[in-house]
Amino acid sequence: MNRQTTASTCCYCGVGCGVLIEHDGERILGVSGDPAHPANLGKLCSKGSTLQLTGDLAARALYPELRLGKGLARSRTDWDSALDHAASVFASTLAEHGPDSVAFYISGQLLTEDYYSFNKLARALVGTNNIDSNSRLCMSSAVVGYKRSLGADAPPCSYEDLESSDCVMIVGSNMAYAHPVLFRRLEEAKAHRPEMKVIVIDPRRTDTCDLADLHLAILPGTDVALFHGILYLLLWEGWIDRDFIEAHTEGLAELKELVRDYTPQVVSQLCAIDVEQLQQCAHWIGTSPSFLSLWCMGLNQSTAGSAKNSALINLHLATGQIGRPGAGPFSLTGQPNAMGGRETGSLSNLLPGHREAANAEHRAEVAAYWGVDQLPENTGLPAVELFEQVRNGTIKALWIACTNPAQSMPDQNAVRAALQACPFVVLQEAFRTTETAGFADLLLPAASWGEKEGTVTNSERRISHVRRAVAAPGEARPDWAITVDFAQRLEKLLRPGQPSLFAFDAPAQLFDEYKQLTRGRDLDLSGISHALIDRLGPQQWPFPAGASEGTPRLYTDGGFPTASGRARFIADPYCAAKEQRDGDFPLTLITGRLRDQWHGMSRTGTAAQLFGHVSEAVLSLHPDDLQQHGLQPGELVSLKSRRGAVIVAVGGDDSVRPGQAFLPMHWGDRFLKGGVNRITQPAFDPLSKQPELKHTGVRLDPVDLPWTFFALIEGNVQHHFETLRPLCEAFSYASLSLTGRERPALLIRAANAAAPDVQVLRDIDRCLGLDEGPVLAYDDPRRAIGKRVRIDNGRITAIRLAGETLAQHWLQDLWLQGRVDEPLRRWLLAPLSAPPGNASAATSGNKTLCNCKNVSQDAVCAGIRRGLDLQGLKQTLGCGTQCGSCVPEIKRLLAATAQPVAVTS
Ligand SMILES: Nc1nc2c(c(=O)[nH]1)N[C@H]1C(S)=C(S)[C@@H](COP(=O)(O)OP(=O)(O)OC[C@H]3O[C@@H](n4cnc5c(=O)[nH]c(N)nc54)[C@H](O)[C@@H]3O)O[C@H]1N2
Ligand SMILES: Nc1nc2c(c(=O)[nH]1)N[C@H]1C(S)=C(S)[C@@H](COP(=O)(O)OP(=O)(O)OC[C@H]3O[C@@H](n4cnc5c(=O)[nH]c(N)nc54)[C@H](O)[C@@H]3O)O[C@H]1N2
Ligand code: SF4
Ligand SMILES: [Mo]
Repeated sequence: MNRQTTASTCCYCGVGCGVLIEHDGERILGVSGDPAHPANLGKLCSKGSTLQLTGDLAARALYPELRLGKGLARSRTDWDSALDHAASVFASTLAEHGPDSVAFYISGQLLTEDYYSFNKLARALVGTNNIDSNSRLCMSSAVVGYKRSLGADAPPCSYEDLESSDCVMIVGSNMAYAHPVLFRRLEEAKAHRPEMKVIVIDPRRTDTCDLADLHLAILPGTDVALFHGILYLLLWEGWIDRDFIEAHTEGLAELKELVRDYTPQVVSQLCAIDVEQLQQCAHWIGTSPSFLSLWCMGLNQSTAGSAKNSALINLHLATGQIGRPGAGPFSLTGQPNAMGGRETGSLSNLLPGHREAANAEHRAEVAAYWGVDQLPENTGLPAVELFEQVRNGTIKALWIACTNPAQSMPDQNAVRAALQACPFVVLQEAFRTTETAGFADLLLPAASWGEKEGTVTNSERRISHVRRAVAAPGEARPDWAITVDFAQRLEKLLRPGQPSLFAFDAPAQLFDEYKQLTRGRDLDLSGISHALIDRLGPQQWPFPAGASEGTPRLYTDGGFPTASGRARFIADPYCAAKEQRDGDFPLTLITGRLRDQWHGMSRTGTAAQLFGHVSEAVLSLHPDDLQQHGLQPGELVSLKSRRGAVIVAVGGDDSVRPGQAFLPMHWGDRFLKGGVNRITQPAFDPLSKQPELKHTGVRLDPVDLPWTFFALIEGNVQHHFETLRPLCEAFSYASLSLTGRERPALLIRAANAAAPDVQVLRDIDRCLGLDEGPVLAYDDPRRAIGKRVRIDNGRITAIRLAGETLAQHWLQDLWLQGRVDEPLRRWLLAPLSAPPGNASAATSGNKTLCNCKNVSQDAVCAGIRRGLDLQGLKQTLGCGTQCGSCVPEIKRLLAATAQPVAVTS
């Protein structure tokens, strides 16, 4: 076997780590961190280091599929037929209804070259600004924040600033989970310089708080009040940089007027924090030699997202903490190429090269460069409104690429109605398993990570070359190639006989054309090419033609790209969130990320190992709230908002405050019937149009679902998922997940008011292989109880318990152990929560803390009881020695066990 290594980048978060892909030209065999990449210097987190385990071929889209009429099934077709058909539908829709009757909804996980081809397609050829991306759900408030306050959409900092800062404030970001390698860098910095202050502002006590000297658990949505309250104290104490303000800013007088009302007493009440905490926070910000802020979705995903961003940047302008090492407002980007999307103009209101679609001069510049008469003037639609227009029939053809809106958009009932109603939905996807795939009339298989080439820009403006290691499976093609091929066919219909706008054969050509649109602009990257990155390594823009190196830090001379050259203080008042909790919906639901899962889990959800840390969907509630609702952990409730309800199991978790609840964003309808975003609200920020995905008013209604169901089937997990998930529609509650490390299995827990039709169980049994062969069975039809266990060669390979599921946990353990002792067999189908004579409780609830070294929480706790400290645990168990993602949690367990009794007031 010819083992080779290809340097590329990780396809997950905006840290943009370099990876070395080990492969044999056909299959990816392993992944390690690239020591030469400046973002990660060889490190990877639990997601990056398991990339080779993900992306089960059985889940991939392998060939184009076309549906010839609503209600019919899709069938396989070839690329020519698929793209000709798409071009003819688009051309006829455009002819009949005009350019704004079609739309493109794309993604921050596309490469810059993919992005550019889509932009040119939409704006130059189709003639619409209806091109938006999932960055609308993610970064658009940061875009507005930077532009309003500083004049351009450019994070001014570098990762090195994390290491050199004296005071780091992490706001609305759970870096420990969402940007783990940067968090590792911060951990190391703080270990070297313990005097560095770390402040975390998050309603929840997350793993990120492990590093905090101060955690402000503010009430959700009150950040603007907090920032104004901090500014009040900075002004009052004179902790401001008058020279900087004088020389480089404008608008402080108006802001001063506003913040007069944000006294410590008022703010501490609005945010529900102590005045002392507020003062401590302002003191550190105001007196530290350097101050850096890092933020993410806790600020952006809000109806006040733009105001939150600017109110935070105000603090940097007031203290002159920008343009210097260790200082600055540093927005962490979510997706690997959300930055590239912003650069290439992939939000409906933008144009390539940080231009505005609403600016006639900008339109004329781009039109001239592209060689078209004009670009569209009509305002394009941002994501939420775009789907509204699909639903009301204004948009008749929708092209979706590299995103899964039927999982990730808020208010799913409305989004799904839109997808259902749309006459023609095209989906360019790497995995055919997603929620959105079910709505596609045309499914186009896309090459994915490791199989495609291009560039991405990470959070610190650094452009890396994403390289292809292996061939894409089946007939899948790279996104740019699909888009360009479609565009070429469409232009033959729309502008016959004219020279092609899409004469591209390789991603490097797209990059070279695109980069000239940045020339002379704030992000000028005209000096970068694929070849240059290969020679010099990943580079930070601006990097103008002729430059020999990139730019680590912006605004070092105090000049800003605004009309006056000055940065602007923004005086937005604090507005309470649109949907506060109230009498009818007394809890605030917060959504966010898990350590080892990625978004809708099309990729991470194929690796059983990644379910080790959190195995199933659980709604976290403060133990007091659990008690108040009379709920036990594991019990089911109906989680209800104004838009819909989802049935989910609850769990006690004192990292959320009373009155709040937390549900991970990952559980879409595939994994949890209904899915989390059936609950969330479509309300959005007035400027950034970013929806409020973080908070929803909810209530918990009791459910009466006495008929329970449990199934486990080993092997072929994707196939079993595909056949069994539709059958779970028969149940009110259904949660699916994977389990097992070396021998993956699909796990289903479900519940219903009464037994479903017997045919459903028969169908399920057929899928589980429990309808024949070496199967132990027990049936009590009178009580609607039926159980089956399949034993092949002395090992359990499938389990189905219906109507009574007491034995589910120990049976799962028995399956995991891979043996069934003869005396145990007679008990397998008994209504027992533990096998007789076996005192030890089931361990299947035991989570894997360390995914790299497969170390369970129980093993860590046992080690702690033996007196081991962090070093000892690392040495004896190996946990935390590889990617380090589990270290904050281990430290928390150590801290918890240090106190013999947990005292609660
Ligand atoms: N493991 C993992 N990592 C990821 C991703 C993933 O899916 N999985 N996705 C990537 C993407 S696209 C993104 S955008 C980033 C997101 O990265 P983050 O934004 O860090 O992650 P979230 O968990 O969505 O939200 C962060 C925190 O905001 C807090 N929060 C909620 N409301 C408020 C509020 O009103 N104020 C404040 N101050 N905080 C609040 C939540 O409690 C949560 O802990 O992660 C990236 N990295
Ligand atoms: N409740 C709630 N909802 C949220 C959030 C939240 O915090 N709470 N966060 C929001 C945020 S910040 C984001 S960024 C979104 C993310 O939401 P989505 O964009 O829907 O997330 P993904 O599941 O990553 O979708 C990417 C899709 O692209 C596919 N894919 C992977 N590689 C390729 C490729 O190379 N080409 C193509 N064509 N397809 C590929 C994957 O299989 C996957 O289905 O979710 C948003 N939704
Ligand atoms: S931090 Fe983890 S997920 Fe993010 S780029 Fe690095 S390895 Fe990938
Ligand atoms: Mo995101």
